[in-house]
Amino acid sequence: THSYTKYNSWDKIQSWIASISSSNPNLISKQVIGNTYEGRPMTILKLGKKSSSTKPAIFMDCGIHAREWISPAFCQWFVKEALSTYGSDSQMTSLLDQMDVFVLPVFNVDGYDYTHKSNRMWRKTRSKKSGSSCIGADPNRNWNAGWCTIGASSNPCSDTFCGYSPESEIEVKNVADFIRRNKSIIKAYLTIHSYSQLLLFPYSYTYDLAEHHSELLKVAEGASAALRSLYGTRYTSGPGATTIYPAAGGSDDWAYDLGVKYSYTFELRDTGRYGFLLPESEIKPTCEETMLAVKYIAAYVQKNL
Ligand code: 0X9
Ligand code: ZN
Ligand code: ZN
Repeated sequence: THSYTKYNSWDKIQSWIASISSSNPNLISKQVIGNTYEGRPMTILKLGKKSSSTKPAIFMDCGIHAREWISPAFCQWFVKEALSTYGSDSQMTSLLDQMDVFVLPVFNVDGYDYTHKSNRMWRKTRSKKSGSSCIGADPNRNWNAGWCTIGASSNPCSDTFCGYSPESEIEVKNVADFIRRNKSIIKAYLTIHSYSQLLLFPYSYTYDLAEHHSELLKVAEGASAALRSLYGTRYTSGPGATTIYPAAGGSDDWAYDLGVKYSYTFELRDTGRYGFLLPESEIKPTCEETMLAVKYIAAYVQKNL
C-alpha cells in the first residue's frame, strides 16, 4: 500500500497517480506525455483551480536519477500538501487559483523500477543500443545545453554518459517537447535531486554567470532561509558550475536558455552520512522543509508574473 513516509515502488506510484487524480477532479488533471524506453507511461499531474483563461505555470520534475529516492517522495508529498492545504493555507490557495503546477512525479521510471528490483545504485535510463553492451544514458547530461562539452562522458559505460545525441533518451525528449509546447506559460522550472543540500541555478555548462544571476541568487537564498527555519537544515546556493561541479547537458540550463528564467535544481538531504540511502524516517522532515523552499520560490514567481 502507498505511503507518503515510505519509498513507494513504481507500481504503487502509478496506482497513486490514478487514484489521487480521480478523487480530486476539481484540482488535478493528468496527462500522459509519452512512454519510457521500456514502455511505461510518463504522467504529468496538473494542479490548479480550473479557469476559463490560460494560467501561468510552474513545472517540477522528480526522479531524473533513479537512485535518488527522496526526490519522487517529495513530488508525491507536494501533491498531497497542495490538495490538503488548498482552501486553508492562504498561499497555496492563491498559488493554485492564479497558477498551475505541473508535476512529473517520476521522470526516469525505468531506472527507478530497476533500483527497486535489481540495482539500488542505478542512476541512468535503461536504453539499449546495438554496438554497446552498456545500458542507459544520464538523463541529466542529455539535454541540448552545451551538450557533452564538460563534466559528461561519451563512454556509454559511464554513469555520466551524455547519450548518442541531445534528447536521444526518449524520457528527455518527452519532457523537452512538453516544456517547448508550454513554453509561453511556464514561468519556473524546478528539478529535484539528491543529495548534498544545495539549491543550484544556471549555469553548469559554463562558468559564465547567467544574465539574471543576482536575482536567481537572491531568490535561492530566500528559499534556503525558509527551508532552514523549520529544522535548521543548511543549504548552499549558487550556480551549478562553481557550487557543485561543471556539467553540461542538464535540464536546468536547458530550461533557462529556452527562456524559463526561474530555473532551479534542488539537491535534497543529506550531506553524505546516508547519501542516496536516506532513511525513511527522514522523508517527512525533508519534505516538510523542502515545501517551504518550493513555496517561497512559487510565491516570488507569482508576485513577479
Ligand atoms: O550531476 C547532476 O546531474 C546533479 N547532481 S546529482 O548528484 N543529483 O547527480 C547536479 C545537476 C546540476 N545542474 C547541471 N549540471 N546542469
Ligand atoms: Zn540527480
Ligand atoms: Zn505538512
